[in-house]
Amino acid sequence: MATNTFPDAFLWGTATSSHQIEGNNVNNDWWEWEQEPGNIKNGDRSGAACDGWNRYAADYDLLRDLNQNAYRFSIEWSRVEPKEGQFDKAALDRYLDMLRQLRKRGIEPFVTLHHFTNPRWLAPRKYWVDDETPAAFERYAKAVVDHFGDEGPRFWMTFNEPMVLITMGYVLGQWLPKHRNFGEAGRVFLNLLEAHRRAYKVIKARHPQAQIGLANNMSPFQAYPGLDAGAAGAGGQGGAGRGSWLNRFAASLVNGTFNWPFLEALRTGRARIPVFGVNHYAPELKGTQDWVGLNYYTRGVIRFNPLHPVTSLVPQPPAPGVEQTSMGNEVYPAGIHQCLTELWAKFKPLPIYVTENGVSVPDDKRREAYILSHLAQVKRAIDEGIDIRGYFYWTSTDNFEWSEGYHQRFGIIEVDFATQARTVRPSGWVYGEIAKHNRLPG
Ligand code: GCO
Repeated sequence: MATNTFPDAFLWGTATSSHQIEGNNVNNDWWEWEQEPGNIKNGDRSGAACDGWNRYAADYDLLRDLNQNAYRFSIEWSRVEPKEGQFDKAALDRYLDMLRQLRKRGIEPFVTLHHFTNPRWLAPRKYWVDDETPAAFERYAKAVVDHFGDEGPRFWMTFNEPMVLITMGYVLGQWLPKHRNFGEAGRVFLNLLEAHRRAYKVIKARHPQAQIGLANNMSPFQAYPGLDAGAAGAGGQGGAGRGSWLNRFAASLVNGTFNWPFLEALRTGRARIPVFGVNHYAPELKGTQDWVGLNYYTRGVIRFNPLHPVTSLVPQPPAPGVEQTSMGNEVYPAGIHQCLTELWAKFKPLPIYVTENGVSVPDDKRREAYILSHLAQVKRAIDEGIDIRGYFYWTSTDNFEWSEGYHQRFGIIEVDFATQARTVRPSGWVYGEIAKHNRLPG
């Protein structure tokens, strides 16, 4: 019988990334990019961020107060290796201390090796376009693994949202390096996969028990307008997504391009993205994933415009009357259930962790509702037999939201950036109670 209780040992956490919280990551590509006017909304810069580099222990105290038993954070490559081949022992020590401080509080660390930012010394090599970059990443991963020694985390992610990195940088050209070049996108795809494989081997060689995955962003993509308009209010962005054949074709193209290629390559060894002209068989990629990480925020409704073939593959804004977030996304809880179901169908028996799910909204009541409605869908998937072992809300403290700057507020902990004061929001206490009792209210 279905109850509100989650499986034993379910992990309740929040997720963060180095550049978004630490502050003063002066040696990475984003830092430089932020200095150029026009790249970040309102001229914001990451600056001191939430000063996570210095305040982590106090922040972990808050997470303990919220009954968290897991926490996802990333290691900043440009801190560990600020100059090519020169590793900063003090930085590595601090990351090791983060692991210790978390464990002391009964919080299981999930560590990401790469969350969007790159050391600036990779610029002359065009970052991930260069075929030498995977070897550089392997050397960095090895430095981290060696430094942590026996204290290394059990759970690792090599990359965060590799397809978002490619899309923003090389397809839409909105982030560094601001290129629109499918040939480069294809190279980056293959190099990220190769870097993943190398890091996987390095970690496993030292820690055979380690559990390694990556955080894969997914949205169900559906065709505009969709027939069952009633399901989601005005505008016809209903659930089934049975728009014109052209929109259906475009939606399936977007789905095949953005949701699956990384995960499929790690399962089958086939690295394939037809629109980038990539179809490569690398059997050594096979099996280099121990669990599946899902980042879920919203769905995407696709309306193809032959006059603007690339940009029309970007999802439509939500229809009027549909609840939307400050990021302009539709609130669509059923989508997380759909993603979990599709992931399980393809990758079972690998367990799934929801490595990110969250919302930026002006009214914290709506954050609470978002958390509850999405967790109810996660629970439904568990009840249907899907092996889901943890959920990470994005994010703990408000932080630097990339090109959106500081006005987006995702945190269950409010940050006053003038004073660095933290205040747990009511939604945070609600999430803390869920974690404490391992069950949804009601
Ligand atoms: C991403 C990242 C996070 C974001 C979060 C909110 O998805 O882009 O993993 O760094 O801050 O998703 O947009």
